[in-house]
Amino acid sequence: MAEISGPRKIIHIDMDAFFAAVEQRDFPEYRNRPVVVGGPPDSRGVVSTCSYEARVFGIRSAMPSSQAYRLCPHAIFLRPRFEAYREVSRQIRQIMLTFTERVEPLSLDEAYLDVSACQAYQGSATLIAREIKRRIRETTGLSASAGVSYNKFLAKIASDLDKPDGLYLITPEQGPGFVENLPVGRFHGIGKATEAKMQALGILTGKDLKARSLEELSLHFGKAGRHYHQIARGLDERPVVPSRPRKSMGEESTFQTDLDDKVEMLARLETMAGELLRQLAQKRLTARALTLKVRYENFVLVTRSKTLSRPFFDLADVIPHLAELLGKTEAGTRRVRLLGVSFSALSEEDGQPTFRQYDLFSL
Ligand code: TTP
Ligand code: MG
Repeated sequence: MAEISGPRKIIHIDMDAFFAAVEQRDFPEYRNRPVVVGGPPDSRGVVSTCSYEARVFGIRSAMPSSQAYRLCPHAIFLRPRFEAYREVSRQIRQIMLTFTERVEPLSLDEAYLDVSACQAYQGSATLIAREIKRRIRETTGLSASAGVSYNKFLAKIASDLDKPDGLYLITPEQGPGFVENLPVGRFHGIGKATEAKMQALGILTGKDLKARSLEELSLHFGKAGRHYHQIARGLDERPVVPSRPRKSMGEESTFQTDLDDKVEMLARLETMAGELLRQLAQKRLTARALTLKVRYENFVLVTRSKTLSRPFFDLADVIPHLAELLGKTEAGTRRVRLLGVSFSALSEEDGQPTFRQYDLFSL
């Protein structure tokens, strides 16, 4: 890809009241009502998140559920349904990937995009962000907020400024002034402890932070000092790092005593393959290739692989291949100290390889 000169175009997308919004979408009777997702109010659990209707009562993420109950006894308390949230997370990821491959997810509901090289909408990051929001609503029925700026730090701040259903742009001209006026506690990456430490040093706002030298900040905050020195000036060079789809997943174990019985070895391999199949199902992936790893008692390592024309379905499908691959080693003749299984040629359940090439203009 050609290098782009000039400021980068970074978008930060963050879903609004994410878990609670999914619950309100799926259960219309919860709409317009205070909804708290997390541990039950009579447990030691905490609030994962709550609807905007519940925030009016002062309920917040990470607060004990018992406290949330005291603040709003008539709120609807729900246990999280992660599978539903993961599904939405996949949908929004797919939407973002139609604009650029440079998508860095931060959590299920949040991601950075670098759209510097994206030519849709004449390269207008604001229009791209608006279109992403529109498609998210169309596909998932949920609202997202977007922040647009020239680096990750400011894009993240921007996405919070117009929530919910927001779209906020911080231009290169506005960036430094923006940071000056911000309390340091609002800076992403400055947690409660650092905020308190800064306050003790008399650093309350971005302006205070900017007034301190790199030496002083490094002295107090070590390596992070440089980052603080930069962000105080509205600068942040951190690249958007796309998440690499996994190429394989594996399990292995070293035994306390070396194995010499092939039946025992197959039983161990079966357990590992079962665990991998469970992980695949959870990630909605399928696998078509299998690798067996064997380390003999003399530490020599051998691998044997096999690729099938269609994905494995279940353990019964995998076991004959494992037995076949094991038969191609000297296991049993030689004692074995480690066995491992890995699956590769992974695809999403819809049959698409995980290394998909996304067409920037495919929609
Ligand atoms: P956030 O994006 O921080 O919060 P949110 O989407 O619920 O609300 P906002 O409109 O302010 O963005 O987190 C996303 C999800 O992550 C949230 O819906 C639930 C989960 N979460 C927790 O489980 N525990 C937490 O402490 C936080 C902050 C979030
Ligand atoms: Mg959110």
